[in-house]
Parts: sequence; structure tokens; C-alpha cells
Amino acid sequence: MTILQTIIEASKSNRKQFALLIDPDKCDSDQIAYLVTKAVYAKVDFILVGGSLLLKDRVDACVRQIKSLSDIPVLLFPGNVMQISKYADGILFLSLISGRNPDFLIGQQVIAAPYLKQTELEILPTGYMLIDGGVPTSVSYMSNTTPIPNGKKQIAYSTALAGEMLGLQLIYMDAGSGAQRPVSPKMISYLSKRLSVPLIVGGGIRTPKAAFEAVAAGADVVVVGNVLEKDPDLLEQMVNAVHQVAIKQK
Ligand code: 1GP
Repeated sequence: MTILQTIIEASKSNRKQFALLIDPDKCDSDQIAYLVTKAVYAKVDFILVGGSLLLKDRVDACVRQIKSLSDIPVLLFPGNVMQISKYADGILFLSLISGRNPDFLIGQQVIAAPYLKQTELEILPTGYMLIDGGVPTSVSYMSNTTPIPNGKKQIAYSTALAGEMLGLQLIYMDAGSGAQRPVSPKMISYLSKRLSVPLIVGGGIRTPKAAFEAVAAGADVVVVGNVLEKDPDLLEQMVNAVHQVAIKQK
């Protein structure tokens, strides 16, 4: 089964999934080793690797280290075409559909496509949507796009629906790393009831309660990065909060 199929299957059977985001710039190899050991124990479903802007050339090394320590699928979550590593299992092939910057809608993808074709990476076509999280984020600045206002669930829905109609297989709603407030459960619920593709949600999720609220509202995959770089010991509670939801709803 492909990684995309496992996400779709999990979504259909209401089995919620947890993705740990590792920024190769912010985590040194000791931190990665500690986080990945915790991730294996906590039964993390995926590890995402990437960042809006990386200053160090560490993506390959980071992916290889994670792969050497665990069997958890590693997906690239690239801020730009320089963040591709053939050592990962797959790539969230993102189109920034909430923005109107052609470079992030299709330009970077055109540059990456012929190179990706030569790798074994699984391609996961993903509609990426920035939702206002209360503070200006690196991703919004670097992509030169304006996030969708937090309360505008109909704009978010229409954007995601257009992505789905264009054939994108996943929708990722992101308040941006370190957002002041995560995507609201109201918005998650509105979209998840109306879309047929799985919904990934991340940005500013700092507590097990917030992770729980995101999946309870309808997110299929929750992504957490920032807070776990600071407090890796929170990982197990976060994952449990997400995995519990399906059990409770059965
Ligand atoms: C950011 O959705 C991810 O792109 C994760 O955000 O680092 O705030 O958890 P945090």
C-alpha cells in the first residue's frame, strides 16, 4: 500500500494520524535521535521534514538519520525545491492554493518535477492552504502570499474544493509554524464535512488538548513541530490525544 492509500484508508475508517514535523535547521543530530526514539515509542504515524527557509544543507543527513533509527514513513514537506531528498519515502507535492503567487502554485513544481521523476519518492499531490494564525509567519513572508482570514470558513472551503476538483489528493490547512492560534475547530469541521479528500491540519498546536480538538473537529492528520523541539517529552501525550479520538468515536 502507498502512503497516500494508508492516509485515505485511515481517514475512511476514522483512524486519526499524527505527524511529527522536524525542521533540519532547528534540530541537531542529538535532538533528532531523541525525538525519533520518542516517536517510535509513541507510535507516530509520519515524520515530516522541512522548513520555510533552511540556512544549513542538512535535509539529506536529517532524513538518513531518521531512516536509520525507525521505520516510520518520512515525508518531505518542502519550503522550496532545494529541500528534496531522495532518501525520504515520499513528498507532499504542495501547491499553495490559498495564495496567488504563481511560483508557489506551479513554478517550483515545474522545476522539481523532472528531478522527482528520477527518484523513487512517492508523490502526494497536496493543496496547501495558509490560514491566518494571528502572527505573520515565515511561510507567509517567504511565499509572498496572504493567508485566508481565520473566520472565513467559506473562502477556505471554496479554496479546498477547487483543489479537490483539480485532482489534489490531500488538503493541508496550516496556520504556520509557531502560529499564535491554530486553525479553529469550527473551520476544520466546516471543511471536513464537505470535502472528500483527507484533511491535514497544523500550525500552532501546542497542547494535547489542541491536538485533540483538531481531530475531534474532523482533521485526519495533525502536524506538530515547534513545541516538540522545545519539549520532546510532550510527544507521547500529543500522539495519544490524537489516536484516542477514533477509539472514542467508535
Ligand atoms: C507548520 O504545520 C506545521 O508548517 C507545524 O506547526 O511548528 O507550530 O507545530 P508548528
